[in-house]
Amino acid sequence: MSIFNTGMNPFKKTKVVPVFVTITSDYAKYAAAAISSLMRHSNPKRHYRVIIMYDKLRLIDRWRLRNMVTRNVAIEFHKMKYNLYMQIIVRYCAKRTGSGDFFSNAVYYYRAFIARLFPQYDKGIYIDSDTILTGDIGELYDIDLGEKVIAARVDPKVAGVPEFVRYVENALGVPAKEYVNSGVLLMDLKKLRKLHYITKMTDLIREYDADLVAPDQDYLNVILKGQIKHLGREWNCQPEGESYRGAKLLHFNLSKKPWYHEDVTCGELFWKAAKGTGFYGDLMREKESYTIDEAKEAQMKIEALIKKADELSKMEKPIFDSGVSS
Ligand SMILES: [Mn+2]
Repeated sequence: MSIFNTGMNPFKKTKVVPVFVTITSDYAKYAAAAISSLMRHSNPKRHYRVIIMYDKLRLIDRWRLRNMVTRNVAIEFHKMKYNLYMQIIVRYCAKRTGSGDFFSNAVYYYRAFIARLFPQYDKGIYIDSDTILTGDIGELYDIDLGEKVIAARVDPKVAGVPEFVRYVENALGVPAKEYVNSGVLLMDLKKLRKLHYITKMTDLIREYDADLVAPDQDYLNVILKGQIKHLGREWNCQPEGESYRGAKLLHFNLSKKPWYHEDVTCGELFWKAAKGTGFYGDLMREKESYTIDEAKEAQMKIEALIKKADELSKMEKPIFDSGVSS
């Protein structure tokens, strides 16, 4: 029996909306809240498929995520294989363990594989696990990409930090007003396949072995420079520091996480979404056991990241030669 037990073939009426999430067991509980909020705000007339790309995910977590399935939102799993691309990424990540390295985990790069691993889709969405839907993600899917390869929002965290602005312009050669956040992506998967995106990214990693501030995101901006459509604030609204009126997707990016802190803007929406999942108790316990030292460490990581951006921004020409963008 189909999980789409609606008495008709849903695929005949509308296209399924594929939404990709990339996790390890550490992120399963946050992703569950994101998925639950997606379900709550889905259009009952449409069908969605959440595809969870993972490497290490405990059986119990897979089971709990799988049980979230609803009439119009399917859940699917894809285990990442250690192919050549992954080996390059894992090796690269293993070297980046210094302070200020948020991105030393291969899981951040899984989104770069979507086009290659899922040839059955021509268009798809990627969302970070630290997001919450407050609108129908199907509306994001419907946005016309025109000639562009992906759509993403210009990173609001960059504009406010002069070190970040100088870093993206000097070290990456990307204008700050064009530099996007990679936490929410609408992708033309056909075009990404044509560009051989994953090959391009791993070629850059191999050739330069560059120490960057936000690796997967920096590579995305460098490779797709000039080919990105800019989404409005509503599709990647970062409520700490900007208005969340009319927002359809909230992103707790580089800010206090609602699963650690009490006073987080829109944090109650995260908890509301978490309540409907099998992870609520785990999340509550995590919040209760979060220590002042851990909070200090998180703050120091952000400061180290800014310091690193400042150092890298002093270089005379961009890290990657011109001609990388396709
Ligand atoms: Mn994020």
